[in-house]
Amino acid sequence: MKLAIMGAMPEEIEPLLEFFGKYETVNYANNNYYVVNHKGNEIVIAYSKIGKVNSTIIACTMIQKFGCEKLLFSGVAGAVSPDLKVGDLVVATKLAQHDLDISAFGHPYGFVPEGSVYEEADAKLIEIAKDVASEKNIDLKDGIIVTGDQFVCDSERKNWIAKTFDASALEMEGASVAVTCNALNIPFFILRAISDAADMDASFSFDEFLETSAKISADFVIAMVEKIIND
Ligand code: 4EH
Repeated sequence: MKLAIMGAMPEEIEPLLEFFGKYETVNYANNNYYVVNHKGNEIVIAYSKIGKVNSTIIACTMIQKFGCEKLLFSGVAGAVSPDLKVGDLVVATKLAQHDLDISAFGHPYGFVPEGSVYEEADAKLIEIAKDVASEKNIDLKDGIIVTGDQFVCDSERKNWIAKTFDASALEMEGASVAVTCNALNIPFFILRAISDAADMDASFSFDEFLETSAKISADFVIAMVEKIIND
């Protein structure tokens, strides 16, 4: 089995590289890919750099060049739902692009012709995550995660996103990875640990909790790997 695990920022994959220990570095298309052999399985780990375009390139490369058959994303997110606190884990049931807007032509936000507002994540991988959570007694939330090319640090924008997309959390890469994987028929899973509340304090909260929240997410993905490769 060939498995892709990606993040957007170095901090989001560092705990993974530390856990797997030994890897080969491959540079391709202006990005590093860290290839691990884990019990006869190949795991390709990379951070994409921030945003929808970068994350699309890396997801696509992991699938098309490296031959990855499943893709997991691990990282941090801003909370939209008031039920989510810093450090909480949320898995995406489906994802949308909150900054995709051709509403001038009567289309819903997040929609373009021949696309759909929401991209569904793989049900089997979500089920595996729920099994891991219950075995380890971890409170794993699920919900809609939305993506846009902006760091949201404004309650008004956050509230608009909440009501327009019924979102639980927001970030800058998940939906583009989702579009890529669904187009290529690759099961994917997007996990995020909350780093901030996407409000006026977001940048401070983000700086303070990036590392700890990124590790919470990465540790959970590591716990999922055994179950996925034995599946
Ligand atoms: O990859 C980007 C990072 C912020 S930008 C998206 N990630 C973190 C998730 C995220 C997020 N996205 C949008 C966490 N909180 C978010 C929020 N809005 N409020 C960044 C941060 N630090 C340095 C450089 N870029």
